[in-house]
Amino acid sequence: MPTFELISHALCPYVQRAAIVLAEKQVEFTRIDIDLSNKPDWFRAISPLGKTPLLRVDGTQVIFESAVICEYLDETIGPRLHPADALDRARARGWIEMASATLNSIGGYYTAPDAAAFAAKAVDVRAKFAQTEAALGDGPYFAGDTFGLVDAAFAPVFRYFDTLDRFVQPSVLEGFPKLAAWRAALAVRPSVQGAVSAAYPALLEAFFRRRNSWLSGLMPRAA
Ligand SMILES: N[C@@H](CCC(=O)N[C@@H](CS)C(=O)NCC(=O)O)C(=O)O
Repeated sequence: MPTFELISHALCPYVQRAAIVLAEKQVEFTRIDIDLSNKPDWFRAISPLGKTPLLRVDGTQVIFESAVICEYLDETIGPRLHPADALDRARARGWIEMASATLNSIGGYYTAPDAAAFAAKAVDVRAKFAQTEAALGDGPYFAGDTFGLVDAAFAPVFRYFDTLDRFVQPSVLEGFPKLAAWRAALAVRPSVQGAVSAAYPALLEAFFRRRNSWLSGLMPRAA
């Protein structure tokens, strides 16, 4: 088994995908968190896009892009998390892209500068959730009984709402019963729970406050 280092950021949802996949495969790895607002020179030197996650294999080979990292791990270490059938696999890749698009919409939501933009971004996020809700079957996971790469991609999406729902009600996720059941199934999965540190909720809350966005203004100051 090669050695694995996951070059990470404490809040990055794309890093979480790789961490979840590594945990599902019970692979030991070293996580190295960096400050993306002050990227170290060594990171710039090995990251072609300047983004986390990177997976460094055996101390030398560096893979970038979360989807590529997850597929590499899936092709080389069992159990398989992608479906065996090519058409099912293609469909799964499409929904992983939907998870990325949803993350972009969520980014627009928590940075929206005013009430109108905030409301418009909520509509944008909900439109993506409506599409995803319509694609879900009986669960508990995206493809049914088996946890897969689509689940690893959506778990970090839902994790945002563990914090957002404390400050904004009704939740942007309100009215999507299949998504609610999926979110709950993912939240209790040990690989999902272990993909962030214990400090994550406080760090995410502080990150939202620092945006000086409409959302920041909805977050009461701690007494
Ligand atoms: N498509 C990339 C997205 C990764 C990404 O956007 N990472 C963010 C942090 S969550 C990042 O490194 N941003 C720093 C930057 O863009 O300068 C992937 O799937 O790995």
